[in-house]
Amino acid sequence: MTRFITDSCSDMIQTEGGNFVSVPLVISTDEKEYVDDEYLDIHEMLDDLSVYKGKSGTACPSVESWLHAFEGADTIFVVTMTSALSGTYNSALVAKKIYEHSHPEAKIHVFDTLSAGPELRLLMEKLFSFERAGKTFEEIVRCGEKYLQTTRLFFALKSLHNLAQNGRVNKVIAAAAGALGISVLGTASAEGTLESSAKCRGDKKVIAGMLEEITKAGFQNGKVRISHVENPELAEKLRIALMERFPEAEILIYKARGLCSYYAERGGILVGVECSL
Ligand code: X90
Repeated sequence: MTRFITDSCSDMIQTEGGNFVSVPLVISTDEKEYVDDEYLDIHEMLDDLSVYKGKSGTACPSVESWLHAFEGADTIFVVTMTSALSGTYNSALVAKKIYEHSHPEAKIHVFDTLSAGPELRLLMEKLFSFERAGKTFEEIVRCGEKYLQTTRLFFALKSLHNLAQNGRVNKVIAAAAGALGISVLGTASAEGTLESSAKCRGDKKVIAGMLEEITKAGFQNGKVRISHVENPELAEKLRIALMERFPEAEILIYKARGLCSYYAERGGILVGVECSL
């Protein structure tokens, strides 16, 4: 049996009884733990965090939780967030070794997206389509890795407080977003780290900057996946701007789940695109 597994940074919700599983990361404060599964109330978590004065953080899935997700499957594709910022990929690799030991017939591949959010989703959607097309395990691995070379992630964040607090971003970059109304634009670097490209004031400039970055990346008429943290307005403005320049684009907008909401913070958007360059 084939199974597709991702971590909750993908913003994809597990479907009952399907062959798709989402393994949650956990967000925590000294007072509470937020498991990033389908039951998490993200609005409430963001409200809690907005008044919480102490330290907060996150934890990647344990080896056991990956093993639990593998159980019963013999052909397994795992899509994880960037190994440069999280232990998620490594923990999945350890689980793969253990599972292969007890299930010598099993075939497992773990994709390190070197990215976050919508770029994981793009890859996962592609893997589904490869399976529907009847590709073999080896073909899906090869084509999936190749596809990953053609997708990019861009973001616009109003606050980088949680990224900085957890040592996931340079403090200088984080400070740029401190001022009211300023957004930091950036991308996932080739190494899987956060790279900032500009800071701008107001939605208009965010959209213009984003459009320029996406155009420069060689986007033409592929898929765009936009996840937002309680900011459907900004996501919609970007959709309209993209459709004007790229009428063939296939765009989907959705809410970020817990992990991305914690790190991208209220107002943030993450944009995954299929590029040709
Ligand atoms: O605890 C853990 O292992 C999780 C740590 C995750 C840290 C980064 C999460 C990024 C989420 C924020 C903006 C996009 C940055 C993209 C850089 C690759 C999304």
